[in-house]
Amino acid sequence: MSKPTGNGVNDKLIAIAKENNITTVWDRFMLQEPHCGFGTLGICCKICNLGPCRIDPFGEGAQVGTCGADADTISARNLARNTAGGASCHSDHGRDLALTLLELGRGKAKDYFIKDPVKLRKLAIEFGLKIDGKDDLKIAEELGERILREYGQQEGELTLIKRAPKKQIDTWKKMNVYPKGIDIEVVETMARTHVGVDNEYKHIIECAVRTSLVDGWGGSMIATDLSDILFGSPKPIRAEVNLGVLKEDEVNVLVHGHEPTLSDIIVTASQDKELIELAKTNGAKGINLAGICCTAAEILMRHGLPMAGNFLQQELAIVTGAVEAMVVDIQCIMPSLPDVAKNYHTKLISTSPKAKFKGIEHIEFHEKEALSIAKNILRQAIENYKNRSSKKVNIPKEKMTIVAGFTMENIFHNLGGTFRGTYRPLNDAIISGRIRGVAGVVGCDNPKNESSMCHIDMVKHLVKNDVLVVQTGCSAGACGQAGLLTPEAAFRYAGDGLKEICETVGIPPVLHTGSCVDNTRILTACCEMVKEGGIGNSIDELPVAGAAPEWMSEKAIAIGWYFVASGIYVVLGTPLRVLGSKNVTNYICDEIESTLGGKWAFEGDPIKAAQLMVEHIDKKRKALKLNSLMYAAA
Ligand code: NFS
Repeated sequence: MSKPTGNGVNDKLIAIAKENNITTVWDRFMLQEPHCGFGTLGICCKICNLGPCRIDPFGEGAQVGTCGADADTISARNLARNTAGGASCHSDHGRDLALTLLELGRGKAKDYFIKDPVKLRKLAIEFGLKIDGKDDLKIAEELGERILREYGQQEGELTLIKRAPKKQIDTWKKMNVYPKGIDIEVVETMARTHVGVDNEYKHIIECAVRTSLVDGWGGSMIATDLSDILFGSPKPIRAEVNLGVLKEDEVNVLVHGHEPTLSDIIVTASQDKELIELAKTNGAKGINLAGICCTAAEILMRHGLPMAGNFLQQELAIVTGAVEAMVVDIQCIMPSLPDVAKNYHTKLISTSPKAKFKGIEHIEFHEKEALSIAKNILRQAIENYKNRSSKKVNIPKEKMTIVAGFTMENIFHNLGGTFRGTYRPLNDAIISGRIRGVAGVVGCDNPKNESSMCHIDMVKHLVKNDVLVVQTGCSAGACGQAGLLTPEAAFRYAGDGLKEICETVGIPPVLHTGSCVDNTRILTACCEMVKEGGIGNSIDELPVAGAAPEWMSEKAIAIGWYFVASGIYVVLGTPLRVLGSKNVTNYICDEIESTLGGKWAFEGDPIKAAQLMVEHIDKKRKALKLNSLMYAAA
């Protein structure tokens, strides 16, 4: 039996699942408890067939594996491989978008358009292309080719990493972690962590750092910029979140996964008059398109479409009995979905050539035929509406309004007034002590925690202490469901200084900046804060901090690493699996700060974790000799 999750909507649907003998992630989680101690501590090695080996954490049994690798080597290797896994996922996502851009430029992706031509041109110039006299398509083709070359390049440097402040770049070069290309670093990390190659833990951690940099300042940053070019740069927009966005009398279609190439085209298809008519002739009032996971963030930021749920809610969405189709592509999709769906009429459709699932129908998606494939998928969903059993429908009432769509470019059009796109007002608010600092709270949700509550409690504590919060992904979804992403939330939750700023500019105290690849918007915002001046000459000097209170995926490890590598203090709700090595733990949670400027911390209590972030921000304020806070802290 699973314990209550701390989230009323989830608890109600879990109870319904139980009545129907449907197991969910919480049940499976309980069956895994207690988790393997060796795995949790990171001292189990499965890399070669001398083992699997494990180190006795109590110092009595084996202290080295069969090959002689000790706890330091084993946990560092595991961590580096996890980082490579996360970085490869994000970078592959960026690669797919570059391929879409290339196809579009070559006239082979007729259903896509350049939605932000200004950004296209800016990015092309940044990549060193000559754009004079060239039309958008030509530039798209050349930029696509140029970016793809950066994936395969064997020497040189990444283009977008040059956005980082000089001190960060100098640090990376000095530490020998400055990446040469995107793919090469992931491959090299895999090679160096093979049995008997790189065995010195600090040297292995360099691989993790370098690989994470190709994620944050490479693949993910490319994904964000190309998504803006292809699907439009977001602007602040109102939308709704939580499972209550599903509609009793419409065809509910959920897009779940990560790549906007598919979801964005489904948005277009869902507005097709013929399909809406077809929905009506099938007895529905229309087509209700909503998202799950990061794909939700993509269509929410750009179209104001609702986010039905987070990672943990994907099965529960089906348990509402009201979903005609769930369309999945890649990442964060539970293989358990078919087991849940077989109890309902919900049709599951996988679409990515890279991801198939046992028991899920596969309709492969290609850019060349994008719109017609999207329409075909929607048609199947509409035709499935008649199979919905009203007896099984349990749509929760809960839904919440949020404002999303903040980007590095537009956040401070808001803070600076419509006419001034500058970070001056933010920096001034920090200098004057109205805003204490900025925190990024991001990442997954995890049944190890009361679902979503760690995000919510942490963010409430931060805004109460005048810390402006920026969010992405499932974390933003969680706080959105709790009502923290509206301008009105400032009156309820923010400290007096932050409240004053939010009131003046009309922004929420918690800013939704997109999907997980869009964590790079936080990196570029940090660069802008440095450039604007007055609150530090490099990212590590800024009064900022980061957290992933309920992290679970390897992508979250890669994200955390690139923030740490960029000089930011990052707190995780559950530890990285390194505690079996005192040396590795000490190195990444303490010593590494003296070189990178950032470090990791692990704290399970979200309020205590938020307090650690506040203390870190205060330490940075003190070093910068900034004013004391304008209003007494809450
Ligand atoms: Ni990111 Fe985690 Fe997944 Fe998105 Fe959600 S679980 S690391 S927030 S959907 S990637």
